[in-house]
Amino acid sequence: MTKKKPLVVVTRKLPEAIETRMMELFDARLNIDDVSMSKQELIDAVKEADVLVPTVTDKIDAAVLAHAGPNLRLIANFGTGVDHVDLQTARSRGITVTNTPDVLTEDTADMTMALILSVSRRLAEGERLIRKGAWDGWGPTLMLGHRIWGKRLGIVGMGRIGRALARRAKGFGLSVHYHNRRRVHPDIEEELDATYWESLDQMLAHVDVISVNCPHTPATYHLLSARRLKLMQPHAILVNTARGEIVDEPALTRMLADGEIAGAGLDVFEHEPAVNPKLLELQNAVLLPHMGSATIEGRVDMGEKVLINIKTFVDGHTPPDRVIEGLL
Ligand code: 8YV
Repeated sequence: MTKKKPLVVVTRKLPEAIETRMMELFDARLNIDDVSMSKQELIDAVKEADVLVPTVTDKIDAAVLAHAGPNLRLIANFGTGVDHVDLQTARSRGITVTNTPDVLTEDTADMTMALILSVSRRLAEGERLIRKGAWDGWGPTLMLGHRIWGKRLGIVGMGRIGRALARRAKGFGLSVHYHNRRRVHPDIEEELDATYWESLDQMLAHVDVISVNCPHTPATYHLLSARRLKLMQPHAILVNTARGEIVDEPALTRMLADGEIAGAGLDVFEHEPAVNPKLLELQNAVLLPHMGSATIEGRVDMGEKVLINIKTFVDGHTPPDRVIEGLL
């Protein structure tokens, strides 16, 4: 007798190759139209599924998990950040959670570097000028930005993405500074030429560029609070490709408008997809729709990780990317 395939509910449309494999391996319920699932639809999904494959757009909170049926044993997240999943509740209900680390590191670091350059060199403003038909020729004082070579970069969170950013930043002549819960191994510090700041406050006051690269956890919510943002120098810029919740967005917006911080490059927002309307009016903010890891290669790699995590789990083994709360 053939064993029944596990029911895997996938909440969003994934790359075709991944969906094809998902259907071959499992009893996959896909979301062909890619319309985000409502809370009720998520509740219905967890009642029935053996495995749920959510993304950052699905809030898998205690209220949703309260309806989890006895079959739901695995949440195989498509993405690295798992702040949209209530890990404690999942654990207390015996549900394993996996994610997709490593495969989006380089793409996200590229996007971070792109934002640092865009804000410093006013790329988006220049583009807007041309598109509005307002460019009437080269001028010695036109669109002057700031050189990044020789400046100081402060990385908040020296995990995989922070390190990948540090490697790039070195090539652009930035000196690398970082703050992390734990100091990284001296060999890594040496490789990256990175200076550790135990005090985030002090690092904020000493660097020219701040990049947020830590996960969003209860401990990092509004880590960059209004008080901390005020420690930044007025010529400094802030880039966030991690999670909007780590920065106090209203405070940042006010300070950008008042010239207390020179610029910001934001790929993530506190209440996605809503963006603070005041941010939209600011020339010194470069705003992107959460596309840090949005490459075709990256999405396929993420999908493959999801498949491996599910297959390993349903075969009775520990999946390679099991999320362990304390290690986030
Ligand atoms: C993903 C991300 O696109 O993986 C993450 O944590 O922030 C994004 O790059 C998204 O999470 C997919 O669910």
